Amino acid sequence: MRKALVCAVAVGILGLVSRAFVTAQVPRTTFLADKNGDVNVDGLVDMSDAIYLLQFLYLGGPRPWPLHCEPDNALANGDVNGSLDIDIADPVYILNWQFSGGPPPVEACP
Ligand SMILES: [Ca+2]
Ligand SMILES: [Ca+2]
Repeated sequence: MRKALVCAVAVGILGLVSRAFVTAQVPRTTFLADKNGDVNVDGLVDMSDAIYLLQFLYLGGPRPWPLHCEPDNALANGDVNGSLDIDIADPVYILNWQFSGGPPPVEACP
């Protein structure tokens, strides 16, 4: 009897926790990037953004988060070389900027 009561309480707590987790998830459109290339919206443009772009391009990862000025600007977040497309050249561009003194990401928001 006592084990059944403990199990019922545990199941109830798990149900409440999982329901709270589901309702606490923020809609994807909530986050906007301030800088072109900050595709994971952590406030920095770094190697993690290059990896994020590679996952997006080749492993079915999520799309880059939009810039705060999208869709009014011509460049999408992640198009760091300003080619009007996101491709392998963009994560390479970020890595070149971070580690080899290449040019910084093109400013996308006026
Ligand atoms: Ca970032
Ligand atoms: Ca590009």
